[in-house]
Amino acid sequence: MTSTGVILVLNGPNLNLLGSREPAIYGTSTLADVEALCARAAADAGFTVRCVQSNHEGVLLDEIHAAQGTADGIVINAGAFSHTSIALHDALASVSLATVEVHISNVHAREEFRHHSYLSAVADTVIVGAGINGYRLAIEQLVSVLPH
Ligand code: CA2
Repeated sequence: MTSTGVILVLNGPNLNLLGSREPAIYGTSTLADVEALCARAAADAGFTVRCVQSNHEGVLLDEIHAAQGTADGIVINAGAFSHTSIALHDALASVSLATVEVHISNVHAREEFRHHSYLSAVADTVIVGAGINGYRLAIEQLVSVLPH
């Protein structure tokens, strides 16, 4: 446990575009809205968040590695990398941190290539199809398993 109680919220490729296109799938909230929601949900439980969005797989890998010892848990929406990245799977497996995988949309009701996530096998919990409220659920779930 870090002294302050930190949750790392990682968002992957294209999630910086939230709210600007495809509202029927992803809603109208922006990434800033998502990050504010996460900060509020964490604060309600006495935690703080570190929010990072990147379109680059290596940046996400570096953040996961850096989380060991500096964060207490991880919420991750790796976007399309979820369906392709063994490297992100390995990075999450290498850190001993409670992890919740989030997808805004119900990936199982979409194209076949979205049905499998390399992250799900190493996440403690997977939340799909709850819209951006999935991030709040993810933080509440993490907090429920972390000492505080
Ligand atoms: O449902 C999710 O949260 C996803 O992780 C979102 C990814 C997609 O590749 C995954 O299959 C499911 C895509 C994020 C793209 O977000 C956009 C938002 C607005 C406009 C365009 C893209």
